[in-house]
Amino acid sequence: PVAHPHTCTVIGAPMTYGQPFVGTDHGPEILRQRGLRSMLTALGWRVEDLPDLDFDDATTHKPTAGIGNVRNPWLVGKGTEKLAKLVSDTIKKGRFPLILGGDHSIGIGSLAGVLSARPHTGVIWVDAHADLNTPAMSESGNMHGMPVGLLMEGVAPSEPVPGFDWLYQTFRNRLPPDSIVYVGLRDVDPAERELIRDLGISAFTMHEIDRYGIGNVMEMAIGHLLEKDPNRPLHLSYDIDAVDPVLAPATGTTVRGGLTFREAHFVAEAIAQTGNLASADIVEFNPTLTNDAGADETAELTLQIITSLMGKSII
Ligand code: HAR
Ligand code: MN
Ligand code: MN
Ligand code: MN
Repeated sequence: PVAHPHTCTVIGAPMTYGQPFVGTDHGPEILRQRGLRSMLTALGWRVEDLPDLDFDDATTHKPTAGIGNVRNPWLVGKGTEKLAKLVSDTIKKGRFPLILGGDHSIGIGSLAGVLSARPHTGVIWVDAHADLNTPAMSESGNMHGMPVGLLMEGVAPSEPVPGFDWLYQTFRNRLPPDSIVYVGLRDVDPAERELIRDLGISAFTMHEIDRYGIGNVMEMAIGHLLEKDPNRPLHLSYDIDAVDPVLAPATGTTVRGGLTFREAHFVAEAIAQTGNLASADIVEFNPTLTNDAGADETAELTLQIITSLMGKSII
């Protein structure tokens, strides 16, 4: 296993510009209010809690409108550049970055930062969606559907999207297609499906979870990433919309037929047990898209999933 850090740096990434709704910017503050810090401390972590990243300053000096088929590329670009630098610096200091979204476009910054500090990282993408679009492929233009596409070797555009020069200068490492596994997919665009097939990307959709059970799926998923190097660091990107919307209604793009309560936790527990988890983001919680009870329930579930992935075991 990776020499595991004892300090966790909590990075609030209150991004909204990767999708059409306000509200995802409340994620970090709500998780902190609900006791994230003391839950991490109780698990034995030293916690460094940084102020949330400021994603709004870019609005003053850059064009904010869509460019071509992409919505808010400058805002997402400048914001994720900040995140990439912070994630990379945090890892180089020997700390575990725990990144709280925010919409999933922050994955562009997390992945870029992780790959810069540790190019050989394996990635587990827990999501209803593949987030494998590029601007040329995307039907919506929303950048929360593009983090994997913009960082994957052989998929990423050869020219920078406006606002993303940094991704072609200091943060040029890309993720090989065999270095990611998907868990929980159930809403994949036709062009994404084609790429997953053509590149042979490892994908455990809800169908495989039904067929093999979550225990076998996680064994296969982790086995795929660690087969050549059991000491390889892992990054987890957990989109809360992977969980069934009955349990996690407070998110922007719900899809029926998701992970059950125990499956949602088992995924996090299984990854924690490898001892290789070195960084994580948890994204797409949006308390404004449902009633108070639904927002409370989703916040609590998100917090519990974080404690599972940060090492809480049942006994
Ligand atoms: N594939 C669709 C698109 O690119 C939907 C993207 C999804 N929403 C998310 N990301 N929450 O996981 O627009
Ligand atoms: Mn230790
Ligand atoms: Mn996502
Ligand atoms: Mn999703």
